[in-house]
Amino acid sequence: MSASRSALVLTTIVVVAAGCGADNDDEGASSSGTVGPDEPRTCEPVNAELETIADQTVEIGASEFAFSDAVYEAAPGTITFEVTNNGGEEHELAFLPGGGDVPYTDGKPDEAALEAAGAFELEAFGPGRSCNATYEFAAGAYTLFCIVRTTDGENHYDKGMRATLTVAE
Ligand SMILES: [Cu+2]
Repeated sequence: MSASRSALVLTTIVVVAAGCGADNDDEGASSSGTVGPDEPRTCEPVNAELETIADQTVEIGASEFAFSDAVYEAAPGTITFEVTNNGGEEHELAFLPGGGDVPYTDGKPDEAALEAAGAFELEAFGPGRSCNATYEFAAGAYTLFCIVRTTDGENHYDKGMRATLTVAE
């Protein structure tokens, strides 16, 4: 399936001074004190049909603003990630093949560049929930990250929510 996706991923890092105004929240913050989305999202498992053939399981905890480990290791193959949200906010688990920094443009994660780099994700889900995502992994480095946005205009990755996954024989 996931054949040899090019190991050569060029990450372009555009550093833009993010103003303190936090006016880059295009969601139009509503009235006083309402934080975050209407209600926490539930789990949307990814590739549940692949779980039965997964040969490895990696447990990951997510909280503000870090994953439970800085480095995860696995062997190439089908891997199920069992992600538990131990925090008080929604978190996601996104993967950037090739590793390195999440590409930014104009101070925000560059979704087009992420897509071009082959990034994929287990969508954000709410506190106290667990969710599984299964993928086939080729050998290589992957950056794990969460770019759920906070009300201050930053996102969880900005606050340090990243880790490394090393897939090697
Ligand atoms: Cu997060």
